[in-house]
Amino acid sequence: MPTRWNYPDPELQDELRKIANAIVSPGKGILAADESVGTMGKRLSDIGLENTDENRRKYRQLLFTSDKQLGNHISGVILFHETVYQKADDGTSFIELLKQRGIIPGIKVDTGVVNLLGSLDETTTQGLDDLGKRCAQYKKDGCQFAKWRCVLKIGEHTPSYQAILENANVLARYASICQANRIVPIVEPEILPDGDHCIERCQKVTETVLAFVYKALADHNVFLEGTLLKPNMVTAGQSAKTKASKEEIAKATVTALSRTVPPAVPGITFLSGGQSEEEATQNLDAMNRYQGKKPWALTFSYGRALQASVLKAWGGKDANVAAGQQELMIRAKANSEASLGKYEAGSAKGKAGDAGLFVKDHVY
Ligand code: 5MM
Repeated sequence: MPTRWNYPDPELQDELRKIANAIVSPGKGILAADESVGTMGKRLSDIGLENTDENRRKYRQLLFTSDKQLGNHISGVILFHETVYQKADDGTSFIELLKQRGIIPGIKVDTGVVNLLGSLDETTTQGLDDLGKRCAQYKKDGCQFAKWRCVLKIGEHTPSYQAILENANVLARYASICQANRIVPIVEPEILPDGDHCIERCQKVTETVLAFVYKALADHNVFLEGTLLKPNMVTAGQSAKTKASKEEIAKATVTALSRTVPPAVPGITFLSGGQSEEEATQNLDAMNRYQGKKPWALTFSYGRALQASVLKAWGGKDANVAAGQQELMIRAKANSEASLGKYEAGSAKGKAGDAGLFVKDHVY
């Protein structure tokens, strides 16, 4: 087996390492605001709004014109393509608004999932063809990191070898293209919470998937210090009879990660996966309190669990913009505390309360 390789030159290594470390600096995490047009449409329709360019722009404007204190808790925001080029009412670009708050702009670069022929409805993620060109442009336009999500399902016969191998390879290829373009890749192999499986099954599947992912990243000479991982937490399936406690989730998740994620990786930024806002915060807090080997930062990259209360409070009304921004601040601060293991359970009350945000059979 050939073992000749070239890591990026020292200057590029430094640049990537600095970006990745800044994203996971103590007490900070990511706001995933990269909903594609279709997903954003579902969020808007929940509050009775039409899925227009202007309504999507207004909502993102609400997020990015929040008080500058937001930058104390949020280090990065993942954007969707159109948002990179949108502006606030006063003409300031969204990228500039984020920079003014000390927040690093990031970009979702995958273009969605497609079925794998012959599989049990399993998928791979697309978008590699022109990725180099797009990354070069996004970097010029101010994005410093990227995200690509792969989706795996737990069933009696899934995830299959085909899906695990293919998704690991596509994530590795994506990561290497990002790094070649001075962009830090966030590697997201999401194992969906759909199903009635027990937490032990989820742990084993997570370990297997991550082992494949890190083998592929090694095969593709990806510079791990300049990457971040965005995994699911290890939980029982959404329809399982027995739910796990936050302490059990913390133990199973940290154990799975410690068996598979090299210490060279600076940080792990969890997705919330349909957990309620409060659950996602408490589970992150429990992981940071858990006494085990944790050589990486453990923080958040939440979409739904940071935005459910914001959307509810806003309701599409100009008069409620400040109320929406206040909800964002409450949740961002709560998750910031959780990333340090210092969140007092139940202390951050949001408009969405404890409502689960899981959508069964959600099509990505
Ligand atoms: C915010 O939602 C992101 C975009 O979703 P679509 O591709 O379906 O439009 C999504 O990638 C998100 O960043 C992750 O799934 C994590 O979000 P959650 O809500 O699970 O924390």
